Amino acid sequence: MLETVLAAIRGAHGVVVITGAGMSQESGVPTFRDARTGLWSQYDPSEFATEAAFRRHPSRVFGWYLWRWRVACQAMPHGGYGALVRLEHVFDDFLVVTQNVDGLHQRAGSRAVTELHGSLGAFRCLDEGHPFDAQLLVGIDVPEDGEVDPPACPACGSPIRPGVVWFGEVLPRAALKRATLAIEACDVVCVVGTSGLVYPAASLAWAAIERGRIVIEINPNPTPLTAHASVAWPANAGAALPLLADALGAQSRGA
Ligand code: BV8
Repeated sequence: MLETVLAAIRGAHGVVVITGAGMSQESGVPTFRDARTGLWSQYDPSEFATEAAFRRHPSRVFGWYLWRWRVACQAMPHGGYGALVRLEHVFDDFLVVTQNVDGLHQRAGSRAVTELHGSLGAFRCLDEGHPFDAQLLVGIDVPEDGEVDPPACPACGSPIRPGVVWFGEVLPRAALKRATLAIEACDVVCVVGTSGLVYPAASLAWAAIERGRIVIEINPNPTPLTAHASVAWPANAGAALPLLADALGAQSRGA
C-alpha cells in the first residue's frame, strides 16, 4: 500500500492534508463517532455543541469544554504529527486543514495549519466575542458533575464560551477560504482520520475529487469518501504518516 501511495504523491508540488478527530485518537484525544469511545456516544451533540445548549445549560457545556481543553493540553502529539511537520519540507506548498480543535498540529511544529472549527484554547465572550485569556482558567477544577460556571467577560459581563465552531454556526471565513484556495491549487489531497460527515468541512475532499485531484484517504475504517478516493489506505494515522514521511524524506535527500 505504501508503494501505491508513493506512486500517487511522488512529484506533487502542492499537497493539502485534511485531518479529523482520528488524527488525534492515538494521542489519547477521543474521536466523536467511533462506536465505543466516541464523544457523541456519551454526550448528545445537541446538548453540548450548540449555542442554544450553552444558553440553556452554560455550566454543563462550559465544564465539558474545560475538561476537553484539559485533555487536549495533556495530550502529546504522536509520530504522525511529526511526520506532517517533516512533509512540510518535502513539497513546495503544504497546508494542514484541520477540523480538530485540540491544537496538536501546532504543538507538534506544523507551521501551515488552518483550523476550520476553531480552537479549544481560544475562549471568548458569548455576546461580543471579546477574547478571554485561557490562562485565567488554568486553576479551575472540573468537579465530578462536570459543571463549571463560565466566568463573566471582564469587558462586557457576558459568559465566556469556547472558541470552537458549534453546530449551526458558520465556519471562520478566512480559514475556509484558505482551505478552498489550497485545494484548488494543489495536486494531492490527503484525508486523514475523518468520517467526512460534517459539512461544509467534508465538502473540501469532494471538491478535490471533482477537480480531478489525487485524493489519498488514511483511515482504518471506510467512510463515504473511501470508494471515490484515488487511494484508500486502511491504516492508523500514527502508523501510516511516518512511513510516508520516511519514504519521501529519503527520496528528497536522494537516498
Ligand atoms: C453550518 C467543533 C450552517 C465543536 C464541530 C442544522 C442547522 C445548521 C447546520 C446543520 C444542520 N444540520 C446539519 C447541518 C450541517 C452541520 C453538519 O454537518 N451536521 C452533520 C452532523 C450532519 N454543520 C454545521 O452545523 C456547521 N455549520 O453548517 O452552519 C450555517 C449557515 C449559515 C448560517 C448559519 C449556519 C458547523 C460544523 C462544525 C461543528 N463543530 N466541532 C467541538 O469540537 O465540540 S463538529 C465535529 O465533527 C468536530 O469538529 C470534528 O472534527 C467534526 C468531524 O468529525 P471527525 O473529525 O470526522 O471525527 P469522527 O469521530 O466523526 O470520525 C473520526 C474518524 O477517524 C473515523 O472515520 C475513524 O474511523 C477515524 N479514526 C479513528 N482512529 C483513527 C482514525 N483515523 C486514522 N487514525 C486513527 N488512529
